[in-house]
Amino acid sequence: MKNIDSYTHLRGESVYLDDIPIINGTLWAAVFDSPVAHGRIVSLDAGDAEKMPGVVRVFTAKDIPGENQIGGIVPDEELLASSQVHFCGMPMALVVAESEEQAKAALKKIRIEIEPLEVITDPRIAKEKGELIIPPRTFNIGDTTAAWSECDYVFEGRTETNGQEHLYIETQGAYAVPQENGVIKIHSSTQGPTAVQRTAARVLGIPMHQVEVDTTRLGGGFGGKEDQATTWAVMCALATHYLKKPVKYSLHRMEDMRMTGKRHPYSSDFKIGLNKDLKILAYEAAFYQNAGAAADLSPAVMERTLFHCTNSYYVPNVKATAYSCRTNLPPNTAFRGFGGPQGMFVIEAAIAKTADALNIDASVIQQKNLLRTGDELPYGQKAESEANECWNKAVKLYDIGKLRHEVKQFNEANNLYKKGMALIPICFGISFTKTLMNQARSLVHVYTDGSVGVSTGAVEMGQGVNTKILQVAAAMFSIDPVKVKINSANTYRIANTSPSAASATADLNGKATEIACNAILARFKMVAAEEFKVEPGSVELKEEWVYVDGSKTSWDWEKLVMATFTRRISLSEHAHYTPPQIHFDLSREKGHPFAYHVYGTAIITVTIDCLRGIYEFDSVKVVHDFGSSMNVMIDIGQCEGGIVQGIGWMTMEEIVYDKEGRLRSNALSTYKVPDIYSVPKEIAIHFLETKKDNLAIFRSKAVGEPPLLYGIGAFFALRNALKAFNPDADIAFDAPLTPEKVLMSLYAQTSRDVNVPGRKEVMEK
Ligand code: LUZ
Ligand code: MOS
Repeated sequence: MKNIDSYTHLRGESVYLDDIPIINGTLWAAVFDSPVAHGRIVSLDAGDAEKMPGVVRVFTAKDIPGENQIGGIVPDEELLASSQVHFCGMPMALVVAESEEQAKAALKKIRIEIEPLEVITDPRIAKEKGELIIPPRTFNIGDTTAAWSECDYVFEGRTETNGQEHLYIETQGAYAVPQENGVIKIHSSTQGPTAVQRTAARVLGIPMHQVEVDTTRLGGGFGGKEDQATTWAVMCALATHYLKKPVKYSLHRMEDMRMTGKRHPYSSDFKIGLNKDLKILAYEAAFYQNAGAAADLSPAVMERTLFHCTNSYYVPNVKATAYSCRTNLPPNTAFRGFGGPQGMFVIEAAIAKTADALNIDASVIQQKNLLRTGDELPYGQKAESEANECWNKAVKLYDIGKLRHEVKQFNEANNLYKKGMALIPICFGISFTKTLMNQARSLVHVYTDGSVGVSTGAVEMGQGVNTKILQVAAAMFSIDPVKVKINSANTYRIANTSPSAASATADLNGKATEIACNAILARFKMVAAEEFKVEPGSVELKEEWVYVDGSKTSWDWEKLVMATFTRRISLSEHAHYTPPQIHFDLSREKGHPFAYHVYGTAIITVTIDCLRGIYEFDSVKVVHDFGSSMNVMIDIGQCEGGIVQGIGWMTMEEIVYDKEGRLRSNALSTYKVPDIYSVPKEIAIHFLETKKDNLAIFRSKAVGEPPLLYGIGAFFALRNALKAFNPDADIAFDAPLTPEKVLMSLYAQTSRDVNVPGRKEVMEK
């Protein structure tokens, strides 16, 4: 089935925040944000700004009626800075005016004096100074200390991965509209309507039932709106609360890039030990997460780094410690993969370093250590069989021997272009790592004409969750999908929702919908059974018709619905779902936190231009574990998008903050994201269809985040291509591997005098 939004998307009729009709009298907000990364506020004077034409009011921390606090996990983040600023871009004042232009103009009239304090941007320095968001955490299995002596090979190293700008096409924003009795309705471009509702209530000092949050859809989220959509929504609500007028704020791209957090950069150390058979016996890692100036979701992101620190491999002895380091950057936040990719990169680097030293292909080590059924991961959960199934299938289906031969032949025949290939297996746990967040509700109404309305907490952000939930309802009732309508996520219809995140949205909300439909279905069957004088068990609904013991009756769907209504039986249900079996014991760092894992393997090939340092990805060939896909087109779309986004993170997107904590890559002219020309020439996706039972909706495994992880393979493919040109180049595990870095590595001086035919000629020219 096609994504139900494709028609309105194509015609430009889909409703995003900026498509909501503006009510007469709407005011426009703009934020004044700190120009320095750390300092004590000596004075903030908005007098001149308030006198500017059209300006209605300027709000500062003093105007907050409730708590000046938006921190979700740790209460360490003010909505508006009161006495200190902690990052460049930290909101200090909110200007509200009759037009957007007037609000922006008034920003320039705000005068501040800030006494500078020391700026830290490096997580390792923050850790040395004791600037940790939460105490460090360690995942442990086996005994690494004892294991080192059994290892024939031991290697150590250091890695860096940079952040990533979410670059959702729709920037952050909100529109708050006053209702009667002090209620505020907020249209928010958020992945977490409940987080917006809870935080608005807290900041305004009003009960949550006074705040209605409504979200029709987002123009992308990628994690950037899991927590950080709240700021702008609460700003608008604050102004509406005082002024009793609708207030809108939709951020300019540069404001968004400057003021919001990104994927967490990590600096990490590893030590890996293997025996002669290339089995990894021991692995130690230390992760220094650059959290930015406040906790935001950093503790949860850090936890997922630990969960995924051994990627798709079985390692009997592991000790991994993570530090969430407070720096003076905007608080970093959720981003597709949520710390997992950062953890996986490090073990892939450790394997690559080992392969270099032993002069073998990394895939030999990767393959020998893939998780097998029943292998215990460092956190106690057992692995399933798909890691090997995906790898073996990929190697066979795409004929790895032939691919390898082609690369070798090409490299022998070409001096100025070189190819590199890498394999990357992935393993990603599905569920929020915080167990309590794994719950969802669905409200299903069957109307008397036989049409159906479904509300859940799921936020549509382009990932197709509404289509999947619609498919669930249509399948449960066996009705034409056009009879089903999915409503906006609204906190008055569905309460206490978890954000649409962790790849789990379709599973959680789809299952709640399945349960609600089942309850209504049971009533339908009772009514039909009574009418046809049979047991409810012999009643079936098939293609909008009632069947009894396999034969068609005189009742169609509409007749059944009306008959049920006429008997005064409810045609509505509100259902709750939480996945069974999941648990986690924080005191031991052990448990069964994930409903299941998603596996896969990708083979990535790249060609570099050895004169210019630029490169093109020839192909990404994937075998991906979809379980039993309920929507092939949507799932392929998620895979293709994730792969390109992952390649972007690993090879071209470069966030640059200067020593003063100012974002230099602050626009699309200085921050390069993948465009259509950087999409691999070929992306092949093979579905590993398993009929196995799992906890996914209709056994169709979650697909949002895992494909991004294939992008990690792009780094290592590029690295291999580089080594084909300059075998002695010492290529740091420092992502992204941008064209600049590629060029430098191609011609890096080496200690040994090597004679690589192609390279020498180029260097002599
Ligand atoms: N958000 C969250 C997430 O709050 N917890 C998670 O475990 C998670 N995982 C992936 C993406 N977002
Ligand atoms: Mo996310 S990183 O699933 O909001």
